[in-house]
Amino acid sequence: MGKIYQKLLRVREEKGAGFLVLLDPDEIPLAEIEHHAEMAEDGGVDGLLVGGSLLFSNNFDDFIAGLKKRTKLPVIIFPGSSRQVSPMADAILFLSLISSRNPNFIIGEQVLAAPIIRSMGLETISTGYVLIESGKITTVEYLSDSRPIPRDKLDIAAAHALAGEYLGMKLIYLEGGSGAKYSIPDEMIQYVSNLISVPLVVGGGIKTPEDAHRKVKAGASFVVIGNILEEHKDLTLIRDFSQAIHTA
Ligand code: 1GP
Repeated sequence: MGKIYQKLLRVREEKGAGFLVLLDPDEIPLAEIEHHAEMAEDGGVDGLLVGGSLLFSNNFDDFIAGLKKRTKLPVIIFPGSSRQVSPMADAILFLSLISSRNPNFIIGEQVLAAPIIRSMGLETISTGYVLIESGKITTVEYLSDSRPIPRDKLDIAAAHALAGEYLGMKLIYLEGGSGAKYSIPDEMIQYVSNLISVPLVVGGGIKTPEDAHRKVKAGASFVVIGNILEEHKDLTLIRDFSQAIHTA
């Protein structure tokens, strides 16, 4: 078992749930990256995810190196495509978009990335990525050309999560999409988390500590927050999220 995956499991065991912050290289200038790393560490974040569905900037390595310079938190790539790889990171979520029927995002990008990842010696964390309808067409939905699972179809979401676990995936990620209008329904989290035994990651459209708290109460093992922290850049808000997630 990889070191970073073990670390994530320890966080879940010791704190009940983990707080992951998504940093998008397109949204944060390189000059500010060290400041973000420090805030995350001071704010009680458990790990940093780096990536985005699209990438305009060409500073992926420098971005991750900047984070690593300032923090001991695990820096994990959350790739939008096979081009988002870097030897600077601690690990990569090796995602398969299992709710899609578009083979490119189920296995195509993975085949392109695998040999490079091997040569970089990056730890891979196999992740079943499940896209849920969230009130608007998100970038990930559009770019992956895949239909999200309807919000009220708990059984469909659960069947995908189980299939991911049976295929050997180490995490299941219920994703509303970055900037989602609505976060993943609590009932869906509850239904899915009761059926699977691997950790459940939940993200997309979570805008308040209260909502994050509800996700953990419902059964999320990790909560991912992106947009709202990028908008506010506020240490107090990070601390509030941390407390809400760690004391559920
Ligand atoms: C997106 O789940 C993450 O992949 C985070 O979403 O930016 O909406 O917080 P937000």
